[in-house]
Amino acid sequence: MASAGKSDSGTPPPTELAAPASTPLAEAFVKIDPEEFARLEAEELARSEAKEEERIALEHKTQVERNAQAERQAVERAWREQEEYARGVAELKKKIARRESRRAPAIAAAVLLGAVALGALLYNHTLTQDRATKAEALRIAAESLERQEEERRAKLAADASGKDAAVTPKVESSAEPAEDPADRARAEAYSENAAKKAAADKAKALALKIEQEARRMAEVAAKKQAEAMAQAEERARAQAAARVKEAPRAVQRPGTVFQDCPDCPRMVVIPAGEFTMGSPASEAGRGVDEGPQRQVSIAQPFALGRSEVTVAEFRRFADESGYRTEAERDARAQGCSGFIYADPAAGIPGAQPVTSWRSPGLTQADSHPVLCVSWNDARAYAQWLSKKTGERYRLPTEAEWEYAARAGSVAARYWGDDPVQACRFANVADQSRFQTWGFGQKHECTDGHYFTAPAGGYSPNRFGLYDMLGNVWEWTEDCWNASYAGAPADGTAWLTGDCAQRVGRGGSWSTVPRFARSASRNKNTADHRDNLTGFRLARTLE
Ligand SMILES: [Ca+2]
Repeated sequence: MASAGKSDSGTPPPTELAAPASTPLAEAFVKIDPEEFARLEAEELARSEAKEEERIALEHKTQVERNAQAERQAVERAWREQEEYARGVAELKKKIARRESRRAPAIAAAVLLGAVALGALLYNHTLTQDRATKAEALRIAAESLERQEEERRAKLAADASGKDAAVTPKVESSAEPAEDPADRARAEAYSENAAKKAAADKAKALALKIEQEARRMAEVAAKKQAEAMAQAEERARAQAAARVKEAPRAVQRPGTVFQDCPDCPRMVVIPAGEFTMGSPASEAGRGVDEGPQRQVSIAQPFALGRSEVTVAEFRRFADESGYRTEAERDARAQGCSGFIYADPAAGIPGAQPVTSWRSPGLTQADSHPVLCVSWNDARAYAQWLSKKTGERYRLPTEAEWEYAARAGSVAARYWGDDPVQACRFANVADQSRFQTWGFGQKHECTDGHYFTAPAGGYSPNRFGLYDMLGNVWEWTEDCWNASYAGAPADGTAWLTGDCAQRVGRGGSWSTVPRFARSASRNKNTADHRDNLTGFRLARTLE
C-alpha cells in the first residue's frame, strides 16, 4: 500500500523509462514516427505500382512484338508461296514451250498474275494494318525479288561458265594477261550494289503497281456488287408492283363473289361508276327527302354483301365475341319494337313477345336476315368481322347503297317501275298481307312469305345482289339529312347533319310499293331496333 501511495505522488517507477531502451526492437518503434512510417509505406506502394506498370508495359510490348512477328511471318509466307507459284509456272512454261525467247514474258506474266492476287491480299491487309506493316511488306517483296535476281544471275553465270568450258576451254589459259582480281572484285561489288538498288526500286514499283491494281479491282468489284444489288432491288420492286396490279384486277372484277373465311358473309364486287342519286319528281310515291337528284361518282370498286346478314351469321358473331345487342342489354321488358298484328286469315296470333334478334316476335330460320339489331349493333358486327379477317368491313354509305341497288337502273325499282313485278325480286308486303297499317296498297302479287324470307331467295339485280328491296330495312353509315343539298358527290358517307339518326334503305317484308323503291329513305336513331330492320355489310377493297 505504501508503494502505491508513492506512485500516486507523481514520480513514475523507474521501469517505465528503462524497459523500452533495453530492447533494440522497441527502440526502433520509438525512433520511427507515424509520418515517416506513412512516407515509407507510400514509397513502397509507389515502387510496387511502378513495377506492376512496368510488367504490364513489358507484356504489352511483348504482345505487340508477337503480333508484328506473326504479321511478318504471314506476309513472308504469302510471298514465299507466291515465289513458289511463279517458279512452278515458269517451270511448266519451260517444259511446254522449250523456247528461250518466250520464257521470260511467260514468267513475267505468271509473276504478274500471282502478284495481282497477292496484291489483293496485301491491299486487304493494309486496309486494317498500319503503315509499318505495309513498309514491311515492301521490304519483304524487295528481298524476294532480290533473291530471284540473284538466282537468275547465278544461273546465267553457271550457264555461261558451262558454255565457255565446252566451247572455248583454252581461253583462260591464253597468253593474254589476266584481269586484276582487286579491280574485278570492286567492279563486282559495284555491280552487285547497283543490282540490289535496282531490284529494290523494281520491288517498290511493283508493289505500288500491285497495290494500285488491287485497289482498282476492289473498286470494280464493289461497283459490280452495287450494280447487282440495285438490279435485284429493281427486280423486286417490279415484281411487287406487278403483284399489286394483278391482285386488284383479280379481286376487283365486278360480279366476283368471295368470302374472307368459310363462315363469312358472301360479298360481291361492285364496279366503280357514276349514277344519278335520288328520284325524279315524276316518280310515283316519291318523298321530298329524295332530292334534289345529283350525280355521284364512285371512284373505286368496293364489295357489298350478296344478301343481308343472316341469323346464323349474327349468331356466330354473338357466340364468338360474347357481344350482347342493345336490345338484349335493354332493361326494358321489350328491347325491340315489334310490328306484329294479329292476322287470323294468315294464321297469325296476337301479340308475341318481341325482345331481341333471338326472339323477334316472328318465326325465323337461320337463313333469314337478322332482326332487332341497332345501327350500333351492326357496326359492332362489322368491326368484329374486320378484326377476324383483317379486312375492312363496314356499313355501306347511303350513296353506295343506292348505286348498288340501282345497278344501272334509273327506274323506281331495279326491275323497273312496276310494283306488281316485285314478287319475282323481293319479299315485300304482298297479297298475303291483311294489314298494311294505312301506308297504302300492298303489292298485288304473291312472294310466298308473310314475314322474313331466306336471304337470297329471289332474283338478283344486275350487280348480282339479292334482296336490295324488301325482306329487311338496311342500315347505312350516313347521318340523316332531309335533303341532298350539300351531300358529298364521291360516294363517301355524309357524316354531318343529324347524326343521332342514321339512314335506313330498301324496305322490308312489311313494305308497301310506296317505300319499296331504290330511292326511298328511312331514318332511325342509332340505338333503334325493330323487327323490320337488319343490315348488309360493305367491304373496302384495297
Ligand atoms: Ca312478303
